[in-house]
Amino acid sequence: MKMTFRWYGENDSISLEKIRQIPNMYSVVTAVYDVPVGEVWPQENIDRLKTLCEEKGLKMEVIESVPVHEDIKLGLPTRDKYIAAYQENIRRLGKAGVKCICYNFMPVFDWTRTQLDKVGFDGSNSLVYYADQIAKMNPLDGSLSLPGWDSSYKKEDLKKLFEQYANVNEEKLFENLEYFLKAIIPVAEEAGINMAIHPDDPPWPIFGLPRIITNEKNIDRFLRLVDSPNNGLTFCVGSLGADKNNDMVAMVRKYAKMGRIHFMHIRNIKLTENGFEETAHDQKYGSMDIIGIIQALAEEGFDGYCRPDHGRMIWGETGKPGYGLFDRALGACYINGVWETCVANLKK
Ligand code: DNO
Repeated sequence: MKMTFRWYGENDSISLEKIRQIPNMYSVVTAVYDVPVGEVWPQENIDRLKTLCEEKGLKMEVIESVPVHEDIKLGLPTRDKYIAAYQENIRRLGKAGVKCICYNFMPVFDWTRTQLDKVGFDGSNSLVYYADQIAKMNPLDGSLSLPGWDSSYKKEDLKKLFEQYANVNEEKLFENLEYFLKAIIPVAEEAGINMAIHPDDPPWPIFGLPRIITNEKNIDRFLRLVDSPNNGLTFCVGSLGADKNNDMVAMVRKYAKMGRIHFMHIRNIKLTENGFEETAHDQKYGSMDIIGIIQALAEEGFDGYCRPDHGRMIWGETGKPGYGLFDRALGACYINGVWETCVANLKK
C-alpha cells in the first residue's frame, strides 16, 4: 500500500515540505486547479506540479480529480467534445508518470455535508451530515454554499441543470456512464493509468438528483460496464459506509481480490439516527471497522494507493474544511500503524 496525501497545489496553505515529513509518505494527490471543467490541461502545468513534488522528494502518481463535465453526465450531444478533452488529459497525465486518476459521476454536487464545523466532545470540529438539515436546504434559492461543489454555478445555471436532470434517472445515468467509460478506458489502458471512480457521497440521491455509485449491486454493474482492470474504484470508506447496509469489510475484500481497488480513501464516521458525523480515523471513535478494512486489504495483498481522508480541525488549525494538516497526518500514522501490524502478523 502506498501512502498519499491530498495537496491542493501551490495555493494550498499546507506545504509540500510539511507533507514530506509525515512518516511513510510516498506521493501527493493533486490536480491542475486553474483550468475550467471540460478543458485540456496544459502539459506545462502538469509537469510543473510534478517537478515541485519531486523536488521535495514526493511522487505525483495520483490525480484527484479530473472532473467530468455535466454534459457528459447528462448525455448531451456536446459530450463528445468534452470526452475528447478528457481523453487528452489522460494521455498527458500518463506522459507525466501519473498512475491513477480519481473522478466521480455525481450530478451537480460532489460530496455534501450540512455543517462544516460541528464541535465535538473534545473541542475539535468536523463535518457532519444531518438529514433534517438537508431537508431544509434549497439549492435553487441561491443560499447554498458547500465545500465540495463548484461555487461558480450561478442560481440560473443551477436551475437549468436541475431542469436538464429531470430527464435523467438512474438508468439513464448508467447509460451515460457506460458511453463515457467505453471512450476513456481504452485510452487509460494505453496510457498505463488506472481510472478510479469515487463513490457518491453520501450514497443516496440528494435534492432529487440521481446517484448510482452507492452500493455493491451498482458497483458490480459499474465494473461490468467495461470489464478492464483499468476500470476500477476509489474505495471511499466514509462515503459507502454512510449506508449501514453496505458491508464494508466484505466489499473491500471482494473488490481488492478482483484487483479493482486502485485507491483507498480511509476515514471514520459515526452513524446516527439523523445521518453521520466525521470523527478521528481511529476505530473506536466511529462506526467503521477501520481495522477490519485494513486487515482485508493486507490479506488481499493490496498494493494500490491510500490516503487519509477528511480530518477534523484540531490544535487551533483553520483552513479548508476536512483538509487541514494535523488530523490528516494523525490519520495517516494510524493507518500506517494498523497496516504494518496486519502485514507483520500475516508473515508470522
Ligand atoms: C471529498 C473528496 C471528493 C472527491 C471527488 C472525486 O473530500 O473525496 O471531493 O475528490 O468526489 O472526484
